[in-house]
Amino acid sequence: MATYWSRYRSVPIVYRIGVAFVLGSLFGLLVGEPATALEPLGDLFVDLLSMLIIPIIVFTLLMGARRLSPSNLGKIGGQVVGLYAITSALAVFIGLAVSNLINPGEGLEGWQEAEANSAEAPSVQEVLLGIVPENPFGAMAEGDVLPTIFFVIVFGLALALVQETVDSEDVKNGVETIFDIVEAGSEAMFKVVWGVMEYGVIGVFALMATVFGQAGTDAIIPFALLILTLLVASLAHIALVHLVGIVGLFVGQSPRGLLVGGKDALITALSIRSSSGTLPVTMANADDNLHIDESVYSFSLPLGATINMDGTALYQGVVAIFAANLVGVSLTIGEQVTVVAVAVLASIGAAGVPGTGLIMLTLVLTQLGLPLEIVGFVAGVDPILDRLRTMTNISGDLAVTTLVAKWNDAVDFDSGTWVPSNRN
Ligand code: DAS
Repeated sequence: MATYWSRYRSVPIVYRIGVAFVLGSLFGLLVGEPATALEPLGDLFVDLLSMLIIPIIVFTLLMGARRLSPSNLGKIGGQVVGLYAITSALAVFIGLAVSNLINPGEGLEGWQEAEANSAEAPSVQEVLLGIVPENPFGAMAEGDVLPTIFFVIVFGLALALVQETVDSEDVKNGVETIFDIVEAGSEAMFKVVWGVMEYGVIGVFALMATVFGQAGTDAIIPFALLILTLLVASLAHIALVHLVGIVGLFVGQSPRGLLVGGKDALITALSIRSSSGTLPVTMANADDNLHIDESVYSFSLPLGATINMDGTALYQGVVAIFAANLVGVSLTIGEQVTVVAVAVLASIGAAGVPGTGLIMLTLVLTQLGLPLEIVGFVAGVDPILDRLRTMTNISGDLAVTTLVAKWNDAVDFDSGTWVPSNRN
């Protein structure tokens, strides 16, 4: 028995969830309506995910804010972070636009009611004003995601600033202690996350059995469309923003130079689904192929691996529309701006590891009052979706790094894959 259990645990959790997704779907198709008896097991998974939302925001974003502290950043840092935020926001818009065109999730309307967060959808002005909490602890207690994210980032930056500007050693040590506690808390929270994902094998099986038990084969197309939408949106973002926009227009070089120069990193990202894990390859490509100076990439790429997630941000836009279609509502402009704000701000705290986008999705869906069951649904195809997200994340890191390097005369365009003869 112990060997079976150890063999079971040796399979990465996301593959086990993928198998549960398929088996749960088949079970629902075979058994039909009676399969919905498993729904409470799926609801438990959703409740466990909900439990994580505020603690994940507090712990990961405080650490993320520390990395963004003004003195850490400097001139190059300011350029890098500014471009990272712009490209991530553009990514969400592209995700929303492509998703509004393809409309994944249509055909499954009405299987779930939206737990409306507010009597009616907020306007753009209400969303932007709503980012600032009247009572930050009340926002946390209410599970109000966007105001909580805003306060935690501001507080994290303030802590970093205090540590850098006050003379008192006690205060400096006090801030260090807070960050140490937060770092330990962040590690502990991710232990809880993966514990919840262990249960997710049962939860996703139950969720898929329920939706296919209710909807039958009608549920197949919406999921296929979801994968197609993310693929189209990711490739559109890489082509339009990273290659044509940044490298072609602003850097003034052939986009092919970046694609060939960064191909090892892009392929690695597709394979291991981790920006942090790909980082050594990304840095090697920046140095050996793109001939970018270490003074730039040694700062921009590690920072990009954690806070710059164009693919992850784009994914939030795609799934937000998918989720809205599943519950038969359409997102107002104000709600779509909410998706942009949550996705860009939350990516500051997101770690470049497999499944980050899935965890961030709980923040976006909660803020929009859309059912968290969607997380269980997309978890089953996450091994595919995460690869596309991570490749797009890495592509964005390299494109922005190239532009910042150009601005600071820290790249040699007369060598490496920028020269046609060197592009194999
Ligand atoms: N796998 C994450 C990364 O490493 C991306 C994601 O999950 O969205 O960038």
